[in-house]
Amino acid sequence: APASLGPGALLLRGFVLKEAPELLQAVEAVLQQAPLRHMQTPGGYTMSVATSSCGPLGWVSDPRGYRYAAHDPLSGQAWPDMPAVGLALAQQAAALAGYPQFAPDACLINQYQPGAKLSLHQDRDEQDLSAPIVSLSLGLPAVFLFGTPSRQDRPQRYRLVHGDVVVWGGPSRLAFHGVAPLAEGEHALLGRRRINLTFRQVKRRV
Ligand code: MD3
Ligand code: FE
Repeated sequence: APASLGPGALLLRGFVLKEAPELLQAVEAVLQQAPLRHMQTPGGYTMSVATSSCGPLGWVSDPRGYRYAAHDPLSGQAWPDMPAVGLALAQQAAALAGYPQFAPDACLINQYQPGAKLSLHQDRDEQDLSAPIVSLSLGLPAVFLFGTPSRQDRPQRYRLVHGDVVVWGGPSRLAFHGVAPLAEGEHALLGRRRINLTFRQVKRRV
């Protein structure tokens, strides 16, 4: 049964377990068109997480700032299409969490190798903060840090494993969150890495 991680945050353990091989194959095809890269932050750091995107919009960071863009700055081309299997699963999960109209226009792909982490942050570059974010975890387990909309509050820690899906909506949408440094390990399907897909609705819909 789905578990609550707090107001508006629903954890669906193993929701994409069965489809994981197909999902991984589709993600690898996306990454051949739009390779993973370590983005620069506006603060001058290089992210330890490697990132790409698919769908109409992709997430880009460089010394000028964070933004969503219709083209991959590496190739100048449009981002690859979202894998249909991933989109369908994300929409099913969103519907279970009470968002039957979820229509993502961006999907970020984050790859963590052992030691990679994501510092505590909020996701607020999307115009439509009434839509949830749906995340799919594949590969090595990660410790996810989940706080509140106030940076001062100490985050809770949750272990997310291969096949898990989380729908982040409502009051959790502006929560501070991050990922602790990935522990060393080897996953049967993905090897020495974790891949996280986040489906987002960036543009406001009428
Ligand atoms: C809670 N990614 O890409 S996914 C990100 O595992 C990001 O790669 C992490 O944070 C990862 O921005 C966490 C879960 C997630 C994504 C967005 C959220 C949780 C969220 C936005 C608001 C609240
Ligand atoms: Fe985030």
